[in-house]
Amino acid sequence: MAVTNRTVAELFDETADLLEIEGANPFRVRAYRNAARFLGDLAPSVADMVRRGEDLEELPGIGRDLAEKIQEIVRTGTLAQLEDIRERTSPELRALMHVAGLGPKRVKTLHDELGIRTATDVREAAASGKIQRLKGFGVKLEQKILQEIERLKSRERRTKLVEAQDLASALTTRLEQVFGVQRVQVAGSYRRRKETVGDLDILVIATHSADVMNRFVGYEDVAEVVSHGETRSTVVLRCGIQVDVRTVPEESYGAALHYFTGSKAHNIAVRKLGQKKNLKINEYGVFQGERRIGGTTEEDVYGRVGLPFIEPELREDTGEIEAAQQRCLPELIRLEDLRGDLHIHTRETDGRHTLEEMAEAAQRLGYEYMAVTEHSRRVAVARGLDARRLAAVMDRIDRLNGTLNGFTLLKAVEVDILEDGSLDLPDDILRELDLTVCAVHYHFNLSREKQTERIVRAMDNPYFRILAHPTGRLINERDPYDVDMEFLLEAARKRGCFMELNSHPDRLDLTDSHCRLAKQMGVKVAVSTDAHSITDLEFMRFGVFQARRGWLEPGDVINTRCLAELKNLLKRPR
Ligand code: DGT
Ligand code: CA
Ligand code: CA
Repeated sequence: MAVTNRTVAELFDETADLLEIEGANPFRVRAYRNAARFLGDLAPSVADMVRRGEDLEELPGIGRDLAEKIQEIVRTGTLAQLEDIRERTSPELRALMHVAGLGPKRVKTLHDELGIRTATDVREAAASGKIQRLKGFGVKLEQKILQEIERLKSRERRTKLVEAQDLASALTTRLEQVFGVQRVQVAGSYRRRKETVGDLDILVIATHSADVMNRFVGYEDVAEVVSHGETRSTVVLRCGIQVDVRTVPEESYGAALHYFTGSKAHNIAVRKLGQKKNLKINEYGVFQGERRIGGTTEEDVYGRVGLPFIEPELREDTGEIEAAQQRCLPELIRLEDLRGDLHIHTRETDGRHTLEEMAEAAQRLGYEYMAVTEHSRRVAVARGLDARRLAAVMDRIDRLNGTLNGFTLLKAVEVDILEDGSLDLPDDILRELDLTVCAVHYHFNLSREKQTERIVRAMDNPYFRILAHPTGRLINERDPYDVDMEFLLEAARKRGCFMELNSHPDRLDLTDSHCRLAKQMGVKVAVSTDAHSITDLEFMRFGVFQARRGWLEPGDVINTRCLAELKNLLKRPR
């Protein structure tokens, strides 16, 4: 891969910055900076010049030392000296350098005068007015630095999978239209279906790589082109997410897909297995010595190290390699396995559609059943039901069921768990229902002990069936309440209760590791959508992704059962 002038310039710039932070000789710093500026504007490619054996010292501002550095970058893609300085300086300081208004000189001052190393240090120092008093700073600059740090922080935020999916599919469609493109695949944490993704990693097989890159960096949603190369480019989209696109040769596709799907820990584990067989595995293929012996497909990569294919959702190096070696990988649940939804709302409380509309939509999805779970009275903002209104809803369900064929609405409620652990509706109405989903909506701030006790007490109610959104978290918005999940799972197991995996993409509550823990502890899970509209019913796929990441199989999930079996499960053991 040819090194561009821009790459050389960037490496020189970074070297200059880091040297400056270290307080190196200013002439040396300036030499790198000038060379970077000059190379950034230079039309002929220095890589070509090196290849043709031309004398780089002829270029203005390039002496013997810098000429050798350029040759090194062209040969190796990097600079050993820079790698050394990178190791010496803290990555936090480097990041600070890129905060608008800072730069190496000021970062050095902050570090030398106030001992600042991180963005948090900056925020604290600014809050106590220490920064404005430094020479060369002032009140205005302090304000600006603070704002910039907040802005960068919000950009650091990971993007919810549902949002990433919209962005990825728009981009994928765009790239697929480029002439010569055979395949576009999103890899990375996105393909592993993590609940949030840091950035998007897209692989493309194409005959005309440069065209793919041009189309990509020219995409209308691009806010900033971070790098633009022949086979690899990076941009930041307007919404703040970064996207990497790489073109890969067809024969390397499996190896590249495997590498860029990750996780990094999984890759390292697979590579180690390769080393034991004297194989080198990287993003270009599987190699024996210098000879490529495989890597066209992922199956091939795994096969070379004696493993069966491992589903992307499992690739976290949390036991999947060992399970694959022992041929006991889970048969992960699929969307088609689900026979119904056990948590939905209608217009009776805070849903958008009527009972009839929701029932029709559920049938269109091919479901056998759906539990109607309106809010209870305590949740007044959602016009929660009291016993009388709930009874009326139950009558309507009975009547509607009378007209339906091969589909059954289950009579249920989303009953609030009150602060003392009692349920928000009297037992004599709960008794009439097919099931209850029980949830905490208020008093998130109880101590861990109290919160856990509250929920366990609720489970003591004989009509408690499913704990809905068990931690209450909203991704990127609200932390989970503090609760001892292991204790809750044990309590649920003893009482024959179930845990919900709420599929709403803002919730995904249980988490993947909670799902796995539930399975290990013998607690079955209900994968439900909490739909407030017809389209929300399709959130089920996000729940399935999360369930798969939690190693769940169809047998671990109660709503994969047919209606009769489900009803049996819902009967609480006395
Ligand atoms: P993210 O973006 O933070 O949600 O997580 P990923 O997993 O998408 O990570 P990312 O985008 O940094 O890199 C994509 C994949 O590339 C990652 O899953 C594995 C692979 N990868 C990245 N860096 C390394 C590395 O240093 N070694 C190995 N073996 N693989 C790496
Ligand atoms: Ca990524
Ligand atoms: Ca990436």
